[in-house]
Amino acid sequence: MQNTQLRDILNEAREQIENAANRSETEEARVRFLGKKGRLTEILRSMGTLDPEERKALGKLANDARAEIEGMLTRKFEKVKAAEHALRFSAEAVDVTEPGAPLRIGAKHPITRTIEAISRIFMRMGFSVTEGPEVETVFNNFDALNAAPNHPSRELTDTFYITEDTLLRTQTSPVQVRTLLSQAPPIKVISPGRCFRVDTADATHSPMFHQVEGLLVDEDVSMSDLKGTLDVFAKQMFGEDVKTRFRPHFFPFTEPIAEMDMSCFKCGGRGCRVCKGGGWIEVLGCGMVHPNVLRVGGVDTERHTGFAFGMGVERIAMLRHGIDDIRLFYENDMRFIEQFG
Ligand code: 2NM
Repeated sequence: MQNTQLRDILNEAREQIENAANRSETEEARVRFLGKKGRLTEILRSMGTLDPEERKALGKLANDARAEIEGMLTRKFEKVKAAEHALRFSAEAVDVTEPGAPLRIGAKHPITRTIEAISRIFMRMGFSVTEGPEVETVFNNFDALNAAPNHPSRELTDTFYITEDTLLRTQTSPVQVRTLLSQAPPIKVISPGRCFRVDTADATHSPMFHQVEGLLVDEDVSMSDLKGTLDVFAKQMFGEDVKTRFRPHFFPFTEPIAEMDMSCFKCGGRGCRVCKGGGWIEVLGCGMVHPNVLRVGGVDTERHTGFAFGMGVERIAMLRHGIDDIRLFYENDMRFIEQFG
């Protein structure tokens, strides 16, 4: 009796395991036949009532059936697992032949390019490039530079103060004060960087801008060294044909002081839109370093003299590229930035 029952179970198990479409249907079949309340389990349990002879014969058959069902289930589980993997892999497959999304390549900012161009020219003349913090002490930014205690540039309306004795540097000269304090002559440095002054933005003003300043301190440094150095700079930056001239001016930290003009690189000095008809363009400020400034750095002013200069990077970039509004530099419009490669 149980013999035919066993054969039926085996046939049903074969069919149901064969037809199981996935892992959970296979698991259902396992529970149905081999689970605690499974069909085969029931048979094995009911064998306790049989006499020993019968039990032995049926026991072997039942164990063989169990082994066969287990084997079928193992193979089926492997098959549905493999099928599931294959499905998942094909769903997640990456088409490596598909063309990539174009990468937008950035461009160096024209201010960075201009700082690099200026720096290269001075580096070829033996200057090294130094940088310093944008938050400075009032001492480095004003006192050490011989700015009188009541100098107008110190006003709250002109300078961004952080505390009573720290501020956002209004020029990069404090970097040169640091150099004077930490190095002995000969000193030959330029300091490019960001500066800040209280200003309302318009086509030619910005509360944040960039400068490159230079400082040279050595024996026998004269005004003619200054003029020669800056004349070389103007020619390398704007073209061999430009001429330079120096007009008296005033900054507290230099004496004598000058502003350097160059003949218009566009019209050669005849007068045009770039030079506003005058034939000359203002490029930078410069002068011999005031002895008071040198003494702050412990320089022996009997033995050493120095010259310094400072220029606005935005102004140089605007001249070079014919840009008429300084605000274009700060909008980060790629259509603008990409034009200077
Ligand atoms: C300028 C014009 C003239 C200048 C002076 C110094 C220092 F620290 F040596 F005194 N650095 N830069 C200087 C001189 C800057 O900018 C228009």
